[in-house]
Amino acid sequence: MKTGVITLTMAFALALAFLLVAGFPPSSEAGACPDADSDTICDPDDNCLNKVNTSQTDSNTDGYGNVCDPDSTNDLSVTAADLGRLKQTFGLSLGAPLYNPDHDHNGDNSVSAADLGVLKQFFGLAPGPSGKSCAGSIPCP
Ligand SMILES: [Ca+2]
Ligand SMILES: [Ca+2]
Ligand SMILES: [Ca+2]
Ligand SMILES: [Ca+2]
Repeated sequence: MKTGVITLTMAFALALAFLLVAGFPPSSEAGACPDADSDTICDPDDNCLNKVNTSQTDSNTDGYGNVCDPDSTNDLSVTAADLGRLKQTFGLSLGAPLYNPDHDHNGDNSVSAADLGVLKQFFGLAPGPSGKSCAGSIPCP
């Protein structure tokens, strides 16, 4: 009887140890971290905190994802200068000699009215916000 209790206790301890070693519950499971835009990228890693961008594409590696970074001059303000740059590549698609992925904000490999719309939303504002602490410095890992 006493042996049985000890065996059960040991079995429980072993099972608990196994679960701990196996990392259960998983600490990286969705919902286990703050994720303001619910795009499965945890806030501290999300280069666009308020925009769904699971791909995290950041073509100019400044820590702001393309979906929230119409600031191609990298002065942390979206201005007429940025609009001018987008205009230069407007209508171009991936593969064109002057194509610049920095102006493709919606990730469809072309610079179109949709991308201009993103710039318009940010006009006069800063890019981001990004959850990355290195945002604004190039390269931001
Ligand atoms: Ca997120
Ligand atoms: Ca995001
Ligand atoms: Ca960027
Ligand atoms: Ca685009």
